[in-house]
Amino acid sequence: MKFETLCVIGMGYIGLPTASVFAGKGIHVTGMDTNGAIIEGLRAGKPHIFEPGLGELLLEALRSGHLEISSEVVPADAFIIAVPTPFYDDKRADMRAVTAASESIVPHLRRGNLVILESTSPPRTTVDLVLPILEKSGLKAGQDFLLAYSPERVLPGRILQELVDNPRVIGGIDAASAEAGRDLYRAFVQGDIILTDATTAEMVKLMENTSRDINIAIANEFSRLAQTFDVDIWEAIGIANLHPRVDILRPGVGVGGHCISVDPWFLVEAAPEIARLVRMARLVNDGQPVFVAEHIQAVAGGVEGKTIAFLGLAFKPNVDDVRESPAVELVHHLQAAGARVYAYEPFKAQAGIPGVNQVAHLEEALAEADLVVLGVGHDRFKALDPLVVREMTPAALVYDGVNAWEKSAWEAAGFEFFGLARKL
Ligand code: SAJ
Repeated sequence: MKFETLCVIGMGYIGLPTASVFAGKGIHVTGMDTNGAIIEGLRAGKPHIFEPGLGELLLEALRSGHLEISSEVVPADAFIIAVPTPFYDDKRADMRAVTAASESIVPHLRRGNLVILESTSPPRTTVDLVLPILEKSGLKAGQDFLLAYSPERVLPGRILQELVDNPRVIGGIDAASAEAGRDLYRAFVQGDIILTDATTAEMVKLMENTSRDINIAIANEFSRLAQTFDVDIWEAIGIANLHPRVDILRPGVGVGGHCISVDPWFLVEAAPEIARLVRMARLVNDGQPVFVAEHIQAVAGGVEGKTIAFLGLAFKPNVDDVRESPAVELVHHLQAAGARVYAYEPFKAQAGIPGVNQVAHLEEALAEADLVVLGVGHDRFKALDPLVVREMTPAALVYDGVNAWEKSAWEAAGFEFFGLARKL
């Protein structure tokens, strides 16, 4: 099948790069979003998210005329739904955006169209939620239009590269839908394209992120055990990973972002009696910010009334995304324990996070600090020279939550140094 026009619904972390890459391949793409500020910024060539290479790609796509940004869904040969699927307070999937996006396609759906859902979703969403909505058009799935699920699997920070290079899974409601999906994504995907059914593709995506969550949970649990036995977890993991069949991930201040900390709950919701390990891993990872906060209080002799320079608010290194960030959780716990926290996030100087006192410069965070806490291992924090920091702060103590700093260098600069599961 040949696709000349495409409408991508949702200009977020996935929709925007995907739309831009398709446009770069000469397909006429309409990128649709409901947020006026985002539309305005994108039309001016300014992405609202930080992702290496995205700004240039967007500008080129707009300049070439292959990408248009719109507040409305428009008729097209194919539609891609790339809207967020967060969860409610009780961890049930919030499918309102997927529902609304599907409904917005209905008036424009034509015979022969292909619709792809990319949003991470609970098993059976494509066939049980999206399909019946699209059929309100009077057209029949499989007969009049094609429908598939194709999960995004790209790593924030490497999105443009992984979009092209990663293998792509396409699960059709029937073979023709999967094959049409392959024809569409072939425009830019250089990795293998694997065809399957829609529900399998949904499961694949959830299994990938859940297995990563469980692997990080065991690393975090090991960090707690190591601390109990006064073992340096980093040394222990380094040695264990020399084993040819062991690959323990990195413990840290917790697991965040809009994928790994969310998606496993979709399996728990769908089958709570079965997904017990999945649930337990989520609870371990969600408990990590509290564990780290308590450790900081223990080594600092309490934080009540103390001033903390907190470095990093993003959910992981070298990205600007502060959604579901364990570093932010950690700030809240330290504040609840009575600390005055000045948080500095170089990738988003003003994230506007409720209850977080964010400063725009490192100097401001450090100026009156009693202790310095590293919450995210951004490269620019790793590169900090302890001797330079020494000149910028009266702080006596440094706490590294992510094993980014060399203990001896900070001690040589006159700081008392502590870290997560590092030997005292
Ligand atoms: N983390 C650790 N220790 C580690 C690795 C990660 O604590 O050893 C933490 C990070 O700091 C972060 C969280 O886990 O808070 C998640 O980070 P991540 O880099 O593991 O994953 P994401 O959320 O950026 O992207 C994941 C990827 N999935 C897998 O690697 C299986 C990506 O390929 C998916 O496309 C993405 O989720 C998604 O959108 O679903």
